[in-house]
Amino acid sequence: MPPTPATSPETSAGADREPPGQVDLSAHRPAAAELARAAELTAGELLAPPAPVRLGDVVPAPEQVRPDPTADFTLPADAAVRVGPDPDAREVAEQLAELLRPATGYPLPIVVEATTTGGPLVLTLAAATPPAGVPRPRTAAEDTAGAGAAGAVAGAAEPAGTDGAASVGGVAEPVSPGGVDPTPSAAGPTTVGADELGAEGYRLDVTPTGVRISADTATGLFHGVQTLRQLLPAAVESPSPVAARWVVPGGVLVDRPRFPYRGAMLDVSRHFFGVADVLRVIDHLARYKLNHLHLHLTDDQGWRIAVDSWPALTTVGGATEVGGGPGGFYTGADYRRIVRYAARRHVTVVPEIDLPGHTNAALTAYPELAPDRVAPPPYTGTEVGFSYVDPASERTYDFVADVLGEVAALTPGPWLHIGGDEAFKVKGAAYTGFVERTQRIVAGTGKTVIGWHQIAPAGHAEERVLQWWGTDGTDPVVAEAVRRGARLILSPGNHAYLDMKYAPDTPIGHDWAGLIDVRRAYDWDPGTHVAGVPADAVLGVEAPLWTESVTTLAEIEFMFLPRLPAIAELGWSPRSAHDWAGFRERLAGHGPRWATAGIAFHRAPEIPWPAERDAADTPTTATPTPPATPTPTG
Ligand code: TNX
Repeated sequence: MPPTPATSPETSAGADREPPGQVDLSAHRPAAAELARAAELTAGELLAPPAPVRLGDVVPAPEQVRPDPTADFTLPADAAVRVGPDPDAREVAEQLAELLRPATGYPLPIVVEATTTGGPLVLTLAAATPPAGVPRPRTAAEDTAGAGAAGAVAGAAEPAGTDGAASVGGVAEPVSPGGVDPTPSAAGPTTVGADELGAEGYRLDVTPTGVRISADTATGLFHGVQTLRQLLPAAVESPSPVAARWVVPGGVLVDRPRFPYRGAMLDVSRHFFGVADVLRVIDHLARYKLNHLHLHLTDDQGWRIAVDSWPALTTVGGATEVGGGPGGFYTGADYRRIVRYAARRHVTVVPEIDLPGHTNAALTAYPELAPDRVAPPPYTGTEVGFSYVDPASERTYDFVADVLGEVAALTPGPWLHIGGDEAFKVKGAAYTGFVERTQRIVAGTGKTVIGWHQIAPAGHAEERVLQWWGTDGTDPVVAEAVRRGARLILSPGNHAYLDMKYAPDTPIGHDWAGLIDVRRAYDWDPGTHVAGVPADAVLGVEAPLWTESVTTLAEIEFMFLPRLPAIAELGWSPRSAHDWAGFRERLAGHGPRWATAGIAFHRAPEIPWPAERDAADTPTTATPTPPATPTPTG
């Protein structure tokens, strides 16, 4: 985003006071000292223009921001990344260097020190002395109470100099809760101590001599690195060296998430996407501090994960997709590669095996699972709800146990998603009985079960999680399941379904849940969205991308961006930071970043993207063409 030119309030106020035709020049004649001072300021600005990004320009909005315009930092060519000996922290240091090397062309060696001191780039685990009198961390429920709750965090105003932040550059400027108002008069001082950053929080200090990221965990450091990336000029996204001043805006930022689960889903069944595409999607998640990738691995149109004990699932069931393309599947090694790549980016993979419906591909491979024991033809259309594995057959439960056992063994994360949606032909007790037995099988693998919210009527299983995809925010059966102990992931179809079109003329996508422009993706509150579900039962948010009409990586990106950052902000930022006007301004600055990185996105008209000239010298983004006619066949 271009810097706003500085204007002098005195000058404009003075001009306003002059009656037309009666200008008294003597009143405006500046003293020699003033002239000298102005010249000095101008020269200073020429030498060191302000940082092009402001400290509060981060998506998702950080919890607390205290800008210090006198403390901007410029990365020198001989900078090293300093880090302590913890291997996970060293990994994050290496990732920071990997992020910065292509565009800067700087060598950025990693220096491992027993105790990190100072320097241009420092990552510290379990840092800084905890300040006295810090308040307890805010809960999601308090967040939902709105700005008042944030006020409780930021409002324990201590005199400048008593908290950790006050040491930065000796400047004692207030903090802006939610990071949406970086003006230095918004609120009290930083009050989250380094000992309260939790599993994912971090603190970022920018002074004229360097940037320090502190956290309790490597995950926190990693999130801090993503923030630092956004604070550098957009050119940092360039894959090749760019001559630029690598300025970071000065100040302090303290940040941690509102909800622990923040994710996106990619449907790799309706259209198959290879490993490289999935890895790139993981990169997009990591940028916005999303920490879960849900892979919808099986559906009517294709089975995408190899299961050794049932090999035809992929050799037969993986060979189709919507529209009749060749499909494909992940070998165990492919899947492990995805999981490893995600783990390095602090993203947990959530595998979904959709049961008992959405199973046509499995039935083509193993007709013994079908209620009539007859193999159906492969399915390449886009209807739902017609297929199911036989809930009355013991062979079905052998299959479920084998598949879930193998997938669990390949998956380091704690979750197994069993689908459960749209099994229209398995009703009542047959359905709940199937789900309950499957929940027990999942428990036997040591994982925690997630299912679409249709599994609500089944009996409770310890820790179970329902994924809400409704469109009206009301479902007494879900509310009752929550009372029995279920937690909820929020994916409301009319806000978070990224396969919905932005506008009537969006070339791909659905509209059954309505059109979802960026504002609609942004303007809802996961903490209060479903009637009868309190904020503390909400595990987090997820943005699903179903791919009936999505066929390429560019199309995935086009549907994700710019809506994915909106969902990410709902999952990460305190409710008090929720502000559409501020969000669209902050988001606008990401257009040039995506363009520079060669990432496709939708130039949504509601976002004030910088003028084309600001994005000059960057690759143009791909706009998807309409998909290769997926023919709904019924
Ligand atoms: C509903 S939402 C589905 C999917 C479709 C999607 C299309 C849910 C759990 N099931 O099978 O792909 O709509 O928007």
